Amino acid sequence: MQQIKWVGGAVVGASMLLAGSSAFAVTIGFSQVGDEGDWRPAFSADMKAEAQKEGIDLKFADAQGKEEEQLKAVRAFIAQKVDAILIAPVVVTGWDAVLKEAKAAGIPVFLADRDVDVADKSLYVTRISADFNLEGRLAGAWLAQASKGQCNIVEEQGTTGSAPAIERKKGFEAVISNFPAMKIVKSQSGDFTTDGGKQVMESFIKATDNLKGICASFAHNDNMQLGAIQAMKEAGLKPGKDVLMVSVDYVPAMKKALADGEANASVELRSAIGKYIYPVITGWLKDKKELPKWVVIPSDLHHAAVAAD
Ligand code: GYE
Repeated sequence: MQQIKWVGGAVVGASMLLAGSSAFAVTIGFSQVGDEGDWRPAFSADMKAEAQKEGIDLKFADAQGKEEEQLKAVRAFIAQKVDAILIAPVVVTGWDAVLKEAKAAGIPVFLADRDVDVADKSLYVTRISADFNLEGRLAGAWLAQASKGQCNIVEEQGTTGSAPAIERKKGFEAVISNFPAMKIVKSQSGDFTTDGGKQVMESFIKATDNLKGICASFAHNDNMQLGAIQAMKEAGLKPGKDVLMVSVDYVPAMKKALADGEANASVELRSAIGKYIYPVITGWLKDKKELPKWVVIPSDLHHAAVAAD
């Protein structure tokens, strides 16, 4: 059974109240994907800092990119009888059994960032995340404008089977499908890593005779794009000039690449999102009021100026 411990008043005394605590002591088990790029560790650091600020006992488990590790972590959280389980799932599939176990144990599950694909949506309370499909559409719309609707694109996909790879691709394709002269000519997974993006771009460079006829690189995250930038520079190409570079996350290294003119646009994925996530969980633990299945965090597009016409 879930244990909710109200603190304050007679039990804890005035000091907690004076400290401005959220007056709600709660233990949350968080199964995090890993640290595949620059965005993820920033998100993890924020979740830890915010938990401390809010007096939340956070049990943090890093799955190193492996779903098996996440399943183990969730089962351990169930055994520890945490008050709530939070998962940022590596991939969308494979969650039914473990979520049923959590439900049977009376422990509510919340999703952060990535999504799951389960038939029974009552297996989790809600998902708090950005709209990855919108991110793909923003990237596609920016590129349609920058290329005047004429563009052969190479695409570096994120981790196969992950919600952001699926949704960003869908959103991007939905927009470019409105432009008959825009198409993805090469597409491969770089697993959301800098090295992966570099290798994928190296193979694109080989396959297309130094990106001949290619107008843009769309990467599902900045780290892959940063790897692609390296590969292009090593091949004597000018990323951001010869080829338009658009990606997602807007991490500090991408801000620099944009300022240096080596990249052109990035859709910001906010990483300081503990302040959105924890109140949803603690609020629900307090009142158990049904929530919409998705609490959406806004996304914004940032771009360096593109040569005027
Ligand atoms: O864009 C990427 C990270 O799940 C949406 O995961 C997130 C993605 C993010 O590795 O950089």
